[in-house]
Amino acid sequence: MMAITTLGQFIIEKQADFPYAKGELSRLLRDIGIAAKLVNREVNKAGLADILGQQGDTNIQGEVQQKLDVYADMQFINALKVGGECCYVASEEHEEGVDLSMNTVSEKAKYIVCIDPLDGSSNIDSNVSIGTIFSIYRRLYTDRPIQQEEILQVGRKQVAAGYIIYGSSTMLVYTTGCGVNGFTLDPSIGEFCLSHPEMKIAPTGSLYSINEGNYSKFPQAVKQYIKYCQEIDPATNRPYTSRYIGSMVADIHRNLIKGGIFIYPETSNHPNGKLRLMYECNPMAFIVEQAGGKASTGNNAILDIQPRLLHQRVPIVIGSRQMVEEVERLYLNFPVPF
Ligand code: P6P
Repeated sequence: MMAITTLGQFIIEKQADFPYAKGELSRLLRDIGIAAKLVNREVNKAGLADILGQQGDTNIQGEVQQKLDVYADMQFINALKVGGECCYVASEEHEEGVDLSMNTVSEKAKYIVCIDPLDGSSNIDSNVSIGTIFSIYRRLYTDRPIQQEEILQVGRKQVAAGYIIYGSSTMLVYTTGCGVNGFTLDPSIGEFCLSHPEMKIAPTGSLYSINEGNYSKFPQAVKQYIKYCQEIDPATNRPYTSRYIGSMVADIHRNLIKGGIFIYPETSNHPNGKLRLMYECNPMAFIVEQAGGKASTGNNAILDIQPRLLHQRVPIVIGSRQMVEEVERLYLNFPVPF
């Protein structure tokens, strides 16, 4: 009988990896885990309660907010506020960030959290897996109010990142820069239990995830790569299999488990792509790189991009290292995208 390691036990055990840690990051990760359990409870009964259907409001993306979006946002922000380790939250659901610095218990909350509380929410009504994505930075100053440069830090400065996938089971996957570990929620005890220790993504795979409906608007390099995926070549296990869920967390989680590549590129009508740098691409890039994979715009590493705007969009090519490098070679060969 394998011993159960809960998320809380694991965080405390791993805290020993950080000799100067005083437990603040550990408490912050636990706060996120608590909110995830509350959101999971509502996601699992979305079809039952009157929680389905559109709140009617629209968020900064101009997307109609589903009630679950609003609920998830409230739960994570409240957990971070009560937990007292976070001084500022940048959320997909808020045009401006949420400054918690006046509300925190510890007078100097050291961390900043960027979060997509419920990614893929357009899939809620069709019962497709959705997720939460979070990214954690340390403050640069403690002697002044939060500064813009502390919020818009480059992805390599993340101290932790993770996601929760509300799927056939609910999992929390995170990294603090010492590898990637996955925890599955055991509803019978209400605990996230270590189920996927030291996750690694295969160096190559045979799954490619992209919305081919946008084919006509893709850059030449991406069109060439799709053709490459569909060529017959048993030696390289082609043609690959196309798998696209339309929920970033679900598509990338599957590729993390099975090997593969997810691409949301720039298009002729959306030159920066669709996905957000601060709370979608940076955290997923940190996780996938820590698992041995790669994350790029096709030309540059996601984690090296200097953010300019809170809700900035970037193109993303992420997954098995060799597959991402194949796409990067094509971007070099076809430098003029359209
Ligand atoms: P499209 C969901 O709305 C989302 O933000 C991501 O989770 C997902 O990868 C992407 O958009 C899907 O976009 O244009 O293919 O529907």
